[in-house]
Amino acid sequence: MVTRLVLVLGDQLSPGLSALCAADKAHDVVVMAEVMDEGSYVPHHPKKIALILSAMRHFAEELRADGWQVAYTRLDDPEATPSIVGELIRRAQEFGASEVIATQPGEWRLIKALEEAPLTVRQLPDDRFICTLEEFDRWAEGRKELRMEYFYREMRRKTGFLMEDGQPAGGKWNFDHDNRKRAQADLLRATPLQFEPDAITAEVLDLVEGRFGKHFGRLRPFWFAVTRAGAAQAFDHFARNLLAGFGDTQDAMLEGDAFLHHSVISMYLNIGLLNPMDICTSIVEEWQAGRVPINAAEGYIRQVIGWREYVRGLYFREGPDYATRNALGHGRDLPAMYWGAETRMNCVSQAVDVTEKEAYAHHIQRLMVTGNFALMAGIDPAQVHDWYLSVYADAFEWVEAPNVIGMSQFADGGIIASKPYVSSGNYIDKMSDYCRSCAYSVKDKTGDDACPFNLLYWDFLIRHRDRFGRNPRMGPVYRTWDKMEATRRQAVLDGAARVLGDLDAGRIV
Ligand code: DLZ
Ligand code: SF4
Repeated sequence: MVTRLVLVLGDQLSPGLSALCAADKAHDVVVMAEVMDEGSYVPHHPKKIALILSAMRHFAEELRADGWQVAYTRLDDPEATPSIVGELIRRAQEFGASEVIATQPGEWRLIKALEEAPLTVRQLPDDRFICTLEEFDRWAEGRKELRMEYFYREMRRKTGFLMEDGQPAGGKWNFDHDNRKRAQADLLRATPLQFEPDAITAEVLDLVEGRFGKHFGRLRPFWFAVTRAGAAQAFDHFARNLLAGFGDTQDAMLEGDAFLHHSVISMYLNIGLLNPMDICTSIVEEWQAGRVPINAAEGYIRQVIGWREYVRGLYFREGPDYATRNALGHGRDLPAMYWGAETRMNCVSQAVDVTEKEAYAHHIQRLMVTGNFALMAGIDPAQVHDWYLSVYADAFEWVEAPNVIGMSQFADGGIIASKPYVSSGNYIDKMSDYCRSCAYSVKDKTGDDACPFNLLYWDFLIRHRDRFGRNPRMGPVYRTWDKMEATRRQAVLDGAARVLGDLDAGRIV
């Protein structure tokens, strides 16, 4: 029997992967490869690279223990080539193989590379998701608007999660209304489960430090789980200790408390160490046992079976050009503060600091602080996209691009978001304690001390009035502007011009 190669990528670390299921343990060879190209096509955070490489090494051990032959390339192997395709070609020669079985990668770039490889590569659907791409297309076909909420209801019906006699448990599909509370400091609050690096991880950390040490982001202390068992423990710890408070404060931000009630398991889910059905089953059990309220359980499940599946469906439906879209024609360079340079804006500083330390920030920091600022300041969405893809341990293009290009930057022209997610400093002040220790004044709408979010908010809306002025959901804000005194309006626009001028000149904002 001719040997075939079975490709397993760094975010495909699941025993039930379609490529593994289609292969023959007795004859086929699993190919796993640590390659420079995947670590550097964007400057991934060193913690993210270490997570992936260490988890790959642990997964290769699991596969071997399970009887697979694994041809594993380490980054420092002298004969290693820099790319996935390069490694497939090398292994094909080594094992006399001409056919490769793969699971479709989560990024068009790699799908294309496999299609163009001088080998026969069979790309199987990635079935680690609840909704197949065909099912998503069927749902989307003929709809004028692709709103997550309706898709989510389909997924609730399909999975049966939080359903009672065909109706949503608790009488409502969505309990977000209860999920907008401020957070209180709590020294006794649990934090995500942290793990000591084992010998394999320690070796990977040295390697990553040597090869990618110049990338933005702190490598140590490294505390992520790198195995399925570790990830499951981290999830159970969340479900038992933090889930109950997840709903209430899911949109809150607190200085010095990066994680609040968030689970911080998306990186494990997205590299395949956790399975979405399993974690939702556990969440439902916590609710059924009366240990967590419905708003927490529903809010969490919506992220996993609703939002996560919805953005994936859209990424593949929209096609390879999605991440290059720029519907608002934004072209300003991403300011250096995103890479850790000084800023006087405390909210941005807090969000970037935690990103640098942990390769993590929670969704409101991403959407309403760094994303909101980039959108209002007119930053080139491609640069914003590259930044998010680089710095977050859970960021893979299928999930990151719809969130950034679509939801956050409105660069897809409104496929995902029905209106741009912009807000003045008021929202940040309401949901956080950041403004208290900021050099700017959130109460000031004009003048040198005025919060830049207050200035840029109006400037953005006015710059794009042609596009958004007729959107019924935005009518009230434009009417507020029109009612403002002319001198005040001018002072706001002058202030915004000063902020944008400072950004362009590389001055500290
Ligand atoms: C993100 C990443 C990194 C940093 N390194 C590797 C690697 O060395 N080998 C590998 O197989 N995969 C890696 N990955 C994940 C791939 O980039 C990922 O499969 C694509 O981003 C598609 O989701
Ligand atoms: Fe951010 Fe403005 Fe608040 Fe400062 S005042 S923390 S810039 S929202």
